[in-house]
Amino acid sequence: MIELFQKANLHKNRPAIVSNGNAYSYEQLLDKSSVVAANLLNKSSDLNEARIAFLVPPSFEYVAVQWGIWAAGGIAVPLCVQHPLPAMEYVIEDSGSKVILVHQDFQEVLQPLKANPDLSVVPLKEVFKKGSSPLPDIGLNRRAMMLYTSGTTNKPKGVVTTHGIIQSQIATLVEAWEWLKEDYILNILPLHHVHGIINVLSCALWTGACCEFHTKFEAKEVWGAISSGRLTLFMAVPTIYYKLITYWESKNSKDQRKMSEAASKLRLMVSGSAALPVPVLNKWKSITGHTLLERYGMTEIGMGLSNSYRKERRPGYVGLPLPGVELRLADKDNNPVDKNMPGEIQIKGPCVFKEYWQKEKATKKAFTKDGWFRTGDIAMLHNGMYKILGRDSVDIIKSGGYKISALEIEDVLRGHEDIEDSAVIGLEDEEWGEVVAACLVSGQKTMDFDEISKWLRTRLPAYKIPRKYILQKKLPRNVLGKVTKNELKSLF
Ligand code: MCA
Ligand code: AMP
Repeated sequence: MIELFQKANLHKNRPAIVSNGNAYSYEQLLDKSSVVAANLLNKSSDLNEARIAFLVPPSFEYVAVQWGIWAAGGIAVPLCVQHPLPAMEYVIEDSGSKVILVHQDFQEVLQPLKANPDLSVVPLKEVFKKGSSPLPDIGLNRRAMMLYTSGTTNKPKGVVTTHGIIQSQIATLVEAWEWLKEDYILNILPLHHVHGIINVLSCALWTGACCEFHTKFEAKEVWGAISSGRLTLFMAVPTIYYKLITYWESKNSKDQRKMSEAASKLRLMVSGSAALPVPVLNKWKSITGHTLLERYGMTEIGMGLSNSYRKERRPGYVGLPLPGVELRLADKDNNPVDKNMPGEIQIKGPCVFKEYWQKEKATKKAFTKDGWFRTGDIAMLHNGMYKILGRDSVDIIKSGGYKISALEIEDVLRGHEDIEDSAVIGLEDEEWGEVVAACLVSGQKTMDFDEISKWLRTRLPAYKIPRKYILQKKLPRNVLGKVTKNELKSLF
């Protein structure tokens, strides 16, 4: 049996999930996921790694579906509830998912897919119908999940992890951050990325703790949960801490005191997915007394580095490799750099993903000849701790904790009838880390940028829409014809 389920069996009567105001025990979760598995199996003995896509907001139902797919031997492919249809179609097609489980609130979005005879779009109520079935034995090497992440190629790639990899990603965090069954965590993160799925949800369920879902981040609701005293842990991206600070600042001093006192009682608050600006760390400390624990991760590796739970948390640094993670800094030729010199973070260990789905070449390119995964992030070891210095590609943007490929947006922009060429960059921003900005080349003398954004919104999720535009006669290029993106930044 999958170890996560074995562990859940030890906590049957404890609350596992709180969603939509209801609490669900581990027993209810195990029962519901067995029902989902039986309905998916539909009398067969094993899904044999069939990809099952699902469009379900963060909730008890989401977890029952994810566990049901795993129990039946399928690969879970979570779709992003904020994506417009073309972005979801890409994931469905690329992953080769033939079955898409859909929550009732999203049935309309997927309506056009029903015309496709190769796909079956199944409402959740169909897989929640009574049913039971013997379940297959699932080995650690079986593929379990596929998460889509952007890279230096224009289209997102499916990052495949096995049950063994997922277990190791969870176990290292449970150990490092000392998760307990008495813990209670709030999840306000999207559930198509590692941060929400592994660090928050799966770590909680591995230990018998409770995970409460809010379907969407709202600063007021998060402060409400913190103020209730029921949380012991909180994890978020830097943008969320920025927004929580802004909300706290909008309150009167009496309310601020109460909020601060409640927040100081949590046992741990973690930040990650993007660089935590030191001013945000300092402000959060002055409000709550917490030095945020900053860690570093990536969809392909889970978490790699972390500041210490018990010892030093150094502002502006990401700490040391987590248990089981092997890390080195390497130069462009993949040779380890000299002590205290900057280099690319390269990782080995049981937490590293298996492959990019059906992209053998890209998978091969992502590893060195001797098996190190190349993250593309540049860091240095300074006074015994790692500090992230940046990335080796200007084509990757991090905004609100989301990784965004500039090339993907450029590609979509070029599909607009009035746009001849485009270059997309990330501009530094206090709140979002970076904001997406686009330089357009057009035969038109002027352009309605709001109109362009509206057009893009039918093709890309909100976080990939440029917030700043400029119109140019041509793009700045070097002698080789490559767009000089650093020069472009100065034009904004
Ligand atoms: C939304 N808006 C933005 C952006 N996103 N503006 C600029 N830049 C952005 N990136 C605008 C919207 O268009 C809208 O404006 C307004 O902000 C509110 O939009 P909404 O969607 O409601 O935003 P939000 O809910 O406030 O979103 C902020 C957020 C979200 C909660 C920080 O971005 C988020 O959930 N980020 C977390 C992503 C994550 O989990 N990443 C982990 C992947 P208007 O109304 O004018 O249109 S990385 C990972 O997993 C690795 C392994 C790791 O290390 O963790
Ligand atoms: P993703 O591919 O969405 O999983 O994003 C992973 C990327 O987020 C990493 O390659 C880093 O560039 C960035 N990242 C994650 N955590 C941190 C951090 N603490 N500081 C700086 N960058 C981070």
